[in-house]
Amino acid sequence: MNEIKFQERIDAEKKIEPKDWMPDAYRKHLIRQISQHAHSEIIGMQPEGNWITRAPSLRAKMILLAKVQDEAGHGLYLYSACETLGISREELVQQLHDGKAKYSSIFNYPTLSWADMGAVGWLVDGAAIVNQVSLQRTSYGPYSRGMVKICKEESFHQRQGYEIMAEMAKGTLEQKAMAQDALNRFWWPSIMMFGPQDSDSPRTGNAMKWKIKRQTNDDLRQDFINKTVGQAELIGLTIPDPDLKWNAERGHYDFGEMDWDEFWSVVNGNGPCNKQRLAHHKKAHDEGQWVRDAAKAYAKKQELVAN
Ligand code: BYC
Repeated sequence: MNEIKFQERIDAEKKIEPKDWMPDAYRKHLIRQISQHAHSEIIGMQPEGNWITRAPSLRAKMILLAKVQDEAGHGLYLYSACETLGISREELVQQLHDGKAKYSSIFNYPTLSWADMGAVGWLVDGAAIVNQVSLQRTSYGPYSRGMVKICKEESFHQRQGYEIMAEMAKGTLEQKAMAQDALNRFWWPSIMMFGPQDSDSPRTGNAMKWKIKRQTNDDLRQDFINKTVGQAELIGLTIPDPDLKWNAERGHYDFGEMDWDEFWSVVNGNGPCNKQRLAHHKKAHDEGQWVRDAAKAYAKKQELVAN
């Protein structure tokens, strides 16, 4: 009975809130997805943090610093949204460290040049926006509201990246080559961010039924490609896909086959930077233990004073 009423609420486009009854499988699905999303924001600070000390101007440094701080904020909103489902922050971080919780495959690729800051902002944040605009209408209230705020900031991030690419593309021949090289390396990993093809995506069925996802992986990927091709053309860069072609009949761009072996290898922990990213997170977490201890001791002291 509960299950029927729950599905009726979802079908009527009503949000599910933390204290509402929900099937255990819905709760678990959300914990998995929201925590993966939160971990992505936090681990995603690493490839960009790599360039803060080497930004080419004070302006570029300030903007990158602000962007990386935003990602930390996004992680915190998402951990909070996830905690409303009855799991603690400590457990979530432990699952990440034990390899039980994933984070986006894209952050396991290295950022080798300043142009990569452009590619990450333009393509990675661009892909994230397409996904997250859709998630603004997700059925779980705290996740949906978190997405609204996050999307506003992601739009600024996408423009920050596109500006870097546009500037480099109209710079010297070497600068344009750096921008093209960054696009070559980040294009395929960026479109892999949307996950496996629908036919290979075990989670999509429930996610669509419960309106956690509002569009499938393939639909979102296609939207992103349609939006991005013109942006590349405008700044004179070439998307590294010989099969990319406008299909007037479908009203979409056709595109080439992704390397799914590479995708699963990265998802399963064997990408170029998986070990490095996790080791860095563990080290920073351990080094921050005294801050968490001090905050807890202070809260306890305040409680004693209040009583
Ligand atoms: N990477 O059945 P599927 C950002 C896993 S960060 C890793 O399609 P689902 C930013 C998937 O988890 C924004 N794993 O699953 C930050 C599942 O494994 P489990 C990141 C992936 O959940 C800093 C299995 O493959 N955005 O913006 O229906 C700087 C089967 O997949 C990936 C989000 O996290 C992947 N790419 O769909 C710059 C969005 N793809 O869990 C920018 C929120 C699939 O069963 N997440 N897997 O063991 C989602 O929308 C969905 O979870 C996904 C996957 C589309 C990612």
